[in-house]
Amino acid sequence: MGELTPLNQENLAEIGNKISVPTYDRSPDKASIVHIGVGGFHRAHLAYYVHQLRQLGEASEWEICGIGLRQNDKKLHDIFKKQDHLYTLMVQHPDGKKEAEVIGSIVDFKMGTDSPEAVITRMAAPETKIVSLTITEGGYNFNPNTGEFNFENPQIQHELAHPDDPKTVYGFLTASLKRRRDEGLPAFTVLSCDNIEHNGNMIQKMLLAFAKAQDPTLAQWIEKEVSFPNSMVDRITPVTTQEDIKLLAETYGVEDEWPVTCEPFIQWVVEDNFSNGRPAFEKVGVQFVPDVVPYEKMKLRLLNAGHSVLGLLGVLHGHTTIDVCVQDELFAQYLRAFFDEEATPVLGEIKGINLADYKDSLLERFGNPNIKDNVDRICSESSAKLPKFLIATIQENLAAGGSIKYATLVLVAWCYYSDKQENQNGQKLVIQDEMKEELHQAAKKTTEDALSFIKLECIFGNLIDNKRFTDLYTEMVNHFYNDVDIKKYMQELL
Ligand code: CS2
Repeated sequence: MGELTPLNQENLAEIGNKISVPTYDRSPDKASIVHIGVGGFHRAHLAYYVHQLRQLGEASEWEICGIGLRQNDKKLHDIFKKQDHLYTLMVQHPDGKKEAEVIGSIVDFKMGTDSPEAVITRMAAPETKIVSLTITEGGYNFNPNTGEFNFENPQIQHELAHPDDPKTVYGFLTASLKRRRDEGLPAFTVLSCDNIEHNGNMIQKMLLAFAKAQDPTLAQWIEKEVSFPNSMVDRITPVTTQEDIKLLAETYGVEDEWPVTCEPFIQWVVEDNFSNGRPAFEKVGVQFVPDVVPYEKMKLRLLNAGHSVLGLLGVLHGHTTIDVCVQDELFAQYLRAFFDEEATPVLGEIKGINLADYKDSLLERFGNPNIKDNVDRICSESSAKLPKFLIATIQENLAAGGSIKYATLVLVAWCYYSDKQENQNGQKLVIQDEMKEELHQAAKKTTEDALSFIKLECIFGNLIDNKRFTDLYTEMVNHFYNDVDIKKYMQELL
């Protein structure tokens, strides 16, 4: 490997000889979007859309100031500081073609943990027009069973007692919106970019519940002034690996400490409801629609659920990535059966979308051999994902008398995974879940009480009261615990 060029503003001209680089002016004063949760997904999605617009010479005031609210965002903060907030996006095509591009749309980054005041000031600044979020399903702080705001969270209690020392998105949103109201500034739009059904309505409901508890007059102002568009976001973005960093260095001679790799596919469907203006995203392929709900439901119940089906069954078998799962013919067939016989019948018709084509495209996307999407990422935070992605489909099929066996086996696999914390070959698994301990405690009683896992009401709701479900689950869990061979069981069900 020859001499590497470190990625930063000064080296852009040189790097531009090898890969596409931003050609626009980059200045923190232009950051009208404040984004909370700058993970790989945000950098492959919203930040990429803004970058494309800027490359077209459009939307000159729309750049992004990133915000980290968790201690482990510090690593990105420090790397961004060295790299002038630049990073490389590497699109990996199934045929091996690679497209690398330096993205410049993020121009600033602040850590809420270091200085809450600096973040509040930034969000309350007159130039801030949109506060967008990718805070993951768990970050919304609702009880999945009741759908209500979880006031028991100790961080929320701290924020209610100390409004000047916010910790979560709720504390920061109310503190900055309060300042805007008091200073007579227009509210910003709160734009959720997470995989949650009705994500805009959800953040609105949660924020209003929190604000009401803090200051009812502020809650009224927020209700009147802030808009919360629903949106469906999509781009598969695996966790960055050392190999990605190495590949970039070897192929282009660029030293980037945190590039992002993603698939070619990208989609964003948004409701056009922005109270304080928005960039002309339609010029770079964003779809504005009056009602995003059918798109969201389709994506969550097929793509995200499909990921969980492959991930939880695959991890037990010993598959490490999603592409390897779908290249295993049995997994591909199983996924197809789940899509066709369980997920599709409760979706209803989605105007303008050919579901058969959509499902084919998912199998293709999942099978991209150059997107090594680790099953650990997919299985992480299953307690926040499965209620919406998979359990909702089971509930609707129970009500409609439809098939539930493919999805139920995934719950059995999840129980075994949470119980043993190893795969069926006895290898230890890396489990990351806010509820890891509760899941483990419930799952480990399975041999005495087959339904112990399903009794976790905050995840499974009232499934425990449905005899058709509990009979099937009991039979399946007993069968699987007696003969731990996930592929054999999948084959039997098909
Ligand atoms: C994945 C998603 O988190 C998950 O389990 O299904 O991150 C998925 O890759 C994205 O939603 C794709 O848009």
